[in-house]
Amino acid sequence: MRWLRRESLLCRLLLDSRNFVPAMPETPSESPSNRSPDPTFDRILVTAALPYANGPLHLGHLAGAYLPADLFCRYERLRGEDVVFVCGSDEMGVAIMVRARAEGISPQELVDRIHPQIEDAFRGFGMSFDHYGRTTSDTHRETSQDFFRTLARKGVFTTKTEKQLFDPEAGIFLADRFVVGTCPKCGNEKAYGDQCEKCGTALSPLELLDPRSTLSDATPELRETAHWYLPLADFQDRLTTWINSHPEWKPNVLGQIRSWLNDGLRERAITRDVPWGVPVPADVAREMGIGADGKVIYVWFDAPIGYISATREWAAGRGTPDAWRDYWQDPGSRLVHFIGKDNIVFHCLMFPAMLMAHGEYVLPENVPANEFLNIEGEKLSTSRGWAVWLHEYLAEFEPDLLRYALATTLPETKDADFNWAEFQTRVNSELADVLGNFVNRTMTFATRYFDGRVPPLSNPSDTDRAALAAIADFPDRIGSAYNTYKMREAVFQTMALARLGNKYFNDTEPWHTRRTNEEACANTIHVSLQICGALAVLIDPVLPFSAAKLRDMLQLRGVAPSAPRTAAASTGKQILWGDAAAPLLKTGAPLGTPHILFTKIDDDVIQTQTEKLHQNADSGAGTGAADAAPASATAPAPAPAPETPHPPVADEATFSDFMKLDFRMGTVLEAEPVPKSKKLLRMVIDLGFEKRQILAGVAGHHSPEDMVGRRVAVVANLAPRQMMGLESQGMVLMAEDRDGSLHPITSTGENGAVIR
Ligand code: B3M
Ligand code: ZN
Repeated sequence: MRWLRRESLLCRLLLDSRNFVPAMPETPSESPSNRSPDPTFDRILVTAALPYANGPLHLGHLAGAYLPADLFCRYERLRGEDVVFVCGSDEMGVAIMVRARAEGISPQELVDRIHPQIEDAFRGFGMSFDHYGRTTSDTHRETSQDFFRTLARKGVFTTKTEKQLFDPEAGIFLADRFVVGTCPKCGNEKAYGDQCEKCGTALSPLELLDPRSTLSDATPELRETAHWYLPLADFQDRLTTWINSHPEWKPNVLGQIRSWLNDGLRERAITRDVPWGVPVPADVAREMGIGADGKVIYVWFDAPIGYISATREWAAGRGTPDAWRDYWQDPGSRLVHFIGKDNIVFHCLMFPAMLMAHGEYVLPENVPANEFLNIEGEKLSTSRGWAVWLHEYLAEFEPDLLRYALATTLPETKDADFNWAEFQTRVNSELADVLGNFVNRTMTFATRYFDGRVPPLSNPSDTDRAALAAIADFPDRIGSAYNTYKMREAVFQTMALARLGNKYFNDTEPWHTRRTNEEACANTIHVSLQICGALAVLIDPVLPFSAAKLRDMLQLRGVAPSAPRTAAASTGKQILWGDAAAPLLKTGAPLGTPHILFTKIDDDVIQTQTEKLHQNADSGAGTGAADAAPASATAPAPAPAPETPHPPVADEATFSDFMKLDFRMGTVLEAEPVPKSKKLLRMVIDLGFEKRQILAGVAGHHSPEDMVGRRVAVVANLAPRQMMGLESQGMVLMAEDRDGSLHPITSTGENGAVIR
């Protein structure tokens, strides 16, 4: 933590001290409960990039900024930190105008339709924003105009009149995406007025060769117009010093920034002649002798200010209108921007330059930008329809499943790939088989054999003690990964605790000790429940919905909420993240009803999703190869074989799947028909350590006399089942021919011998 303190001091020195609120005195505050657990900062302000309200959200959005931001916020809140998490819809700018024109509606109509859809998808995935705003709000107009005004009056901007491209048919200046032409660098004929997407070069409309209006296809004319510019070169030295003070930032972020800095920063126009955006304040325009008519603030100037507007709206909403200042203007605030890599330059250079120029704001402590997420090995493309839409996902699956699958695959250091088959594996082999299974077997045992209460821990074995001791490391291990923005590592460590639980359960074999050593069995269930209790806190950032269900099952009350609550929070002592290091459940405490936490996903469900992805994709250029794959995958099966085929081999089982089953040798002591059943025989089988009553559907193949005395293989840990009013305590294994005849599987091993 030491570097954090150094960093924040450096940031403070870099800011204009005359305009700065003095640092908080370092004496303890009067109310210890108000103090942040992190001594370096008093509070945390988290922002996630404002999505353009020009279309629905997809998986790439979630993986780039929102999921990591939410994991971080939920963790920090559980830790007891004072966190404010803001976001909102980016509703200004040419991207919105282009979409609205394509639909033949006004920009306002478009954003009014899209904003609630985006908000719904975020809510569905449990994004724990304290406030989700929109940049068409009055607060945002005032906040961004004030900011613009302050910088203008401080003499930060330059203005100049230049010739720019004008569409004579549409009657509009052609900024950004309103103009396409040939890239002077790479010859791409579809380069935009602000960037060539093929070679990545940042362009201005005048640099394009053969420019054309995307509105009317007209060849633009040159017309004079005046604009405001932010001379980023003036900030080059201060930005360089500041960036150099953050060697701990992610290498992918630092690499991009350094390359911009090496190229030398240039001025950027921060106003536009378009009819949609935050108007340039008229008073400022008058003062500078420029007509403000029809001029709006460039979207990349106003959008980051949207974070400030959202924080103001949050503060006003809770009746403390000035509270936003603590998060933006007090040096004890830790500001973190979560974004995708395409927004790095704006968050690490342009917005910090604006904040420095203003003088009253903190600078970001980190900008943990993610790389891109590909889908099934191909670049995500909304125009091609190669995307998984969040609202479509939510219509079919639980949010936690995707939160988990994505969190394990986040593009933290390089581009990553999402594919449905891996999603299925994550859900089935990790959530269901490891976490869900551990919770389920623990809860089932506790309910069935310990009266639905936490059994006592008495004379614990070394294994019991070791398991309890191991829990203690996890809060720190997982937490320090979250705190340093290593979300994948944090989630991996979280699942490691569930794996530990499963292994402990297997090693202590409560299904045996239940009959042989009741105290040992109680200890296993006690310790396993304590692991479940720790999990009920520690899985919360990544699996908030499942964590709530698990806490219900365990009747674990008082865990600090990881998301903002509208109702007044409870005043009692709360269970915080670090408390998960020690046992959370009391001996004798009643438990709730066990429920399955995660249901496995079948192959056909996954196949449907893969097919849908391919169907959604355009049949246009370049997609032929991709579309061919599912077509061949669904080709008709070859003609049936002349004789009855062997049944297909079942789905692959992992070694741990196999190890879950306990096969034993036994001897049939008794066998008799089950009344009213044609198929069943009731047998008593000697397993060496105990005798079992097992019902088997072999009556049509073997007489009772035929079975008595036979050596048979038995599944010994199958949950007991009721059949024809009798309990069957296991299963006798038989080899089944294709004609249906059954043959016992036998061996010379002793009764109770383990088969593996
Ligand atoms: N709306 C661009 C984007 O969605 C932009 C982000 C603004 S963050 C202040 O990629
Ligand atoms: Zn190019």
